[in-house]
Amino acid sequence: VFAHVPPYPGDPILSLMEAFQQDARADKVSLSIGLYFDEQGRLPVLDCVRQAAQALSQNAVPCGYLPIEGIAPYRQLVQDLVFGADHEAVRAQRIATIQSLGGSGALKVGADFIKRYFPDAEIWLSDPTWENHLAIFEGAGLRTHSYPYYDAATGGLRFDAMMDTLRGIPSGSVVLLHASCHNPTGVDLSREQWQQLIPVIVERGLIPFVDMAYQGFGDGLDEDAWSVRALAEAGAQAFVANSFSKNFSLYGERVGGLSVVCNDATTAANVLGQLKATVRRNYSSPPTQGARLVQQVLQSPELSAQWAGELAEMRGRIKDMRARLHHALHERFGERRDFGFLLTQRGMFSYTGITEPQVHRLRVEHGVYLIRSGRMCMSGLSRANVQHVADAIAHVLG
Ligand code: PLP
Ligand code: TYF
Repeated sequence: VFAHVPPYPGDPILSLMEAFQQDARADKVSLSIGLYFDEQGRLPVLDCVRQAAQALSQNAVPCGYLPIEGIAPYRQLVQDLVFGADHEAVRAQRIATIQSLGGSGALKVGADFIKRYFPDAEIWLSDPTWENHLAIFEGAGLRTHSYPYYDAATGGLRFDAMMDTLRGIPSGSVVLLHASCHNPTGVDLSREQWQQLIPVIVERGLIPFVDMAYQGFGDGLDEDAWSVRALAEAGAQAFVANSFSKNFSLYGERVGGLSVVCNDATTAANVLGQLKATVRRNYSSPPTQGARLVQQVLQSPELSAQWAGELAEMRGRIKDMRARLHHALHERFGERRDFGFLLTQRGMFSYTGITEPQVHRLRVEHGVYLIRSGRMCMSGLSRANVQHVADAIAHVLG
């Protein structure tokens, strides 16, 4: 019966993680999977989350089904965090927000909703983008295209080419944008560039789908959401997927949100209803614990402040690692090769320009794991291993 079912080759990033775990070398370094690791190479348990969990455990509540759309106060807290509590669109109640299974679940529900209500819409993704974007949107039956984004020559953005493409695609097209901390390149639009892009989106009737998986890892919680807020303010009708996997270090809880910015509250209510219908025929209702933890933190001024502090520490550590790696590479290469992109790219990732054969040599000869594309996850670096990584890179780049 199942003879025609082919073996699954595995997710390349997760497979690499397994290979890393099998590697017996003491000085191995994982710079592949996009998780935040602390200076000791561990996934942190945030103290605010620990306190939230303690508070919840003292007050055990039954684990019934949540509403299809998730916990109401949690959904409001998500809106406040993503858009800002004082944002006109929040006050006007013209945003429909549901609790989602991480950022991935938000993308999937958004994709299914688009397929049903905009059956002819096609989606445009940055070149390159997170590989699962392609899988999720194609899996939902949408045609995908790419717009120019990363400039390999400079380690920056092909902004003019991106704008030219977006000026030429059909009105009603969906455009996937990364709010900040672009995965996989680390290259973001500047505010000035967003200010040029947003009117094009609004005037041409494009539908932005903003993926915000790293809020707080670039410049700050509000700063990283600036693009989302500016889009909503400019009157764009937009999808926004946000994730708490990274910024709460709650990967396995699968907690996030999907928000749809509409023109008015009546439309938002209808959209919310159809998002519920989309969830209902998908997984029926979301899980409880992750959202309860996040709610517990965000509804408390003390725990929220603590969270912001812990997030600032993670962000600061990543920036410090960028600076240390840049410094160590500069010492090795001098003016022969410019690694300035490490300092201008933001968030968890950098596209290093290291080629696939060089990535292979880094792994085999030095136990330094990058993914095939040359993407490096900066949070795998630490004060203890950054010199080893720089030496390894110097060795394979020659
Ligand atoms: N979007 C981007 C750009 C990501 O990098 C990730 C995860 O790494 C996600 C979405 C999905 O995050 P989650 O684990 O919350 O599903
Ligand atoms: O880009 C990354 O590394 C993260 C982690 O199926 C990840 O997105 C990788 C694969 C996957 C889920 C998450």
